[in-house]
Amino acid sequence: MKSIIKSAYKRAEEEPIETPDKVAPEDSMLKEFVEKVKARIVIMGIGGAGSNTITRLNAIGIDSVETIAVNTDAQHLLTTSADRKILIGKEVCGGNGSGGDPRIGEEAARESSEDIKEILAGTDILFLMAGLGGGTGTGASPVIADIAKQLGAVVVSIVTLPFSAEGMKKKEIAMEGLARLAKSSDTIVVVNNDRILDIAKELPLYQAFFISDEIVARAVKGMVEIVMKPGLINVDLADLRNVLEKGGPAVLTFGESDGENRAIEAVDDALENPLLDADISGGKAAIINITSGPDFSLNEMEQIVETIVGSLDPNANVIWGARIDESLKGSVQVLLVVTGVASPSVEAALQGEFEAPATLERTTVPKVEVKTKLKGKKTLERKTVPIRQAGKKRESYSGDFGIDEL
Ligand SMILES: Nc1nc2c(ncn2[C@@H]2O[C@H](COP(=O)(O)OP(=O)(O)OP(=O)(O)O)[C@@H](O)[C@H]2O)c(=O)[nH]1
Ligand SMILES: [Mg+2]
Repeated sequence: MKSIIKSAYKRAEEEPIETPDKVAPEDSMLKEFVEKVKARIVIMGIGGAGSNTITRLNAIGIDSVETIAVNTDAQHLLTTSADRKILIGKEVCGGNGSGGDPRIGEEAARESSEDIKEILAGTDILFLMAGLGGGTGTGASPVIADIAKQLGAVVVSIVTLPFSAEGMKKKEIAMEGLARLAKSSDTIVVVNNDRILDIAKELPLYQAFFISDEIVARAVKGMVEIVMKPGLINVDLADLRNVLEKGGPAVLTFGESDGENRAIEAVDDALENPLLDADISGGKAAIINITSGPDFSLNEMEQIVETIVGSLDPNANVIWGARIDESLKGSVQVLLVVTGVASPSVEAALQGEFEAPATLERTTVPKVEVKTKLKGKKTLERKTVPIRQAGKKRESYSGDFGIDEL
């Protein structure tokens, strides 16, 4: 037995994993069938922020999904990089935006509902992205979410709340929009932009928006790729649908480490991330996406999953995927999305309390005692969150600006 394992191990190391080039007569029929039953995952960005995140997503690169930008602003749509584009509300906005009024954004989406229906037909999962606080993203998103749900799609909304520096008016608009969108979405992930400033203080606003785009783009990519890209562990679409259907309020976080105890440290880093503004101990389901260098072991991956599972509801439905990225030598990155949490932002929005708590007691993030191989080593050196060089200069939106480069 040992020799079989040994020789398999050796072959895995020596030989490139290539399947023999054989074509069975059934292959063309199978191909057709696969095409027919293939999941349709759509990522849609609505309004200026949503469209910018779509552009960012396409700059990072994303396969096997369609990206669609939706806006009332024709000029902005023209500069957006997307597979498809819809200019909504041609009558009501004349291609000039909504003027910051969510009622106009809503009307624009209603005016263009046939175009939206047409483009979304046959969608299994819709990821909807917007920056709340303006007119188009805030007003049109709930209408689009409703249309997608009527068409049978699972709707996952990932939205940002404005920076406090943008003023109270925007916050109010955003919170009203959030309440509406939360009701129309299966899962709603809220990224509170102020949290970004917790990570990267002194950041000029325009740069903070880039980071906000990056976070949302990376999160969506991470969730989608868990099913669309072959990895070490395969998750199928039905699993992802299960987690996201009626997932309710959700939070997302990232962690990474290249330290000695990188698996545990990466989880620790994710749980310490200021983006995580809810208690995940009651989390009903989670998606974990692990990306690591080729030297990462299965044991370490299990450590990550076990540690996260240990910090959620004992009956939580957890799906996880792992992929090797040759460029990540010696390090590991973890993306975690937890659904069914008590999100303070969503709760505040639903209760009509528009002054969402700016800070949440960080003690609500559960500390997990790690048993595997780390007994007696509970005090690990903490790494700072992945966003570091806050002052890095950037002139235009479209350049490369990844979290991993920061
Ligand atoms: N992530 C990100 N957020 C942005 C960006 N620009 C603005 N925001 C945020 O998104 C909110 C809404 O702004 P926009 O997306 O420009 O507004 P809109 O939906 O296009 O609405 P109108 O322009 O008023 O029709 C703002 O209050 C900001 O918090 C951006 O480039 N990236
Ligand atoms: Mg706009």
